[in-house]
Amino acid sequence: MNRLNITCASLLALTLTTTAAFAAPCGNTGAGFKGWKADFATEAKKAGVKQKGLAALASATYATKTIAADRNQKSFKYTLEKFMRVRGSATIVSQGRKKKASNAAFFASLEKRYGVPAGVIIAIHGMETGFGRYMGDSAVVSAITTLTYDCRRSAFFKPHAIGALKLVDKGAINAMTQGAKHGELGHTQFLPGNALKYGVDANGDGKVDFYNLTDALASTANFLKGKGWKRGKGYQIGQRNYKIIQAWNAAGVYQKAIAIMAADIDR
Ligand SMILES: [Ca+2]
Repeated sequence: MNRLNITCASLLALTLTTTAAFAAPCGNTGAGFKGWKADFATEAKKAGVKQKGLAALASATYATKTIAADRNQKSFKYTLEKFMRVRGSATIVSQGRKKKASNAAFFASLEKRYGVPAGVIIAIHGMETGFGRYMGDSAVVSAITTLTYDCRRSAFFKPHAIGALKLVDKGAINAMTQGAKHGELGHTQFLPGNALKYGVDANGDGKVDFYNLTDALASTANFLKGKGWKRGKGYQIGQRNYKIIQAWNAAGVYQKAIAIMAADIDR
């Protein structure tokens, strides 16, 4: 009995040691990032990341600007009215209507295939990057791995870091690819894990490219469809598809703004 207990205790100790050896400790400054990357590489390999992805991880640098931005997020605390004014919703709607009119066949094909009306896709595109004008200047792999290393929201960002490394393996991005401060990619600012899961090669060049308008907007529609968008159902508060808009972005003001702008664009 005693002997068994000792054996169990030793086994437990061994298990804990093994677990500790693979668990990458988070940090709140850049000091531990290099050591963390080495630990995370083991975890990434286990998750299926291959050589190109691991090389991108090795070359990632601590993203100081990303951490500064993450510590200073204000706009989602605004009221809906202020949020929409600050984000230029009236301009997004007026430009969005023109985009819809000038590319009507494309948006009709997206709705036919994914069930998502043009206004929703266009409102997201306008809101995320001003229709592709501001797609960010942070290296995606560095940003997303830094956020995973940072202690605040490691668990949330980890699948996106793994996703980013797998996108590197697939050739969809590389270590230098630029995105927004939190590693969001391309025209509609996909987090890398979502990009990996919902990315679509809609222009048929054999590559999923979030910096290509056709691929990015089809991928966005595919994300919404994948989250359960129901063709022909409404998307305002209380209607069937509103919760799908909620799956795109966690901020309440953002969700409401998208629903309002989308309806204005589709009117
Ligand atoms: Ca493509």
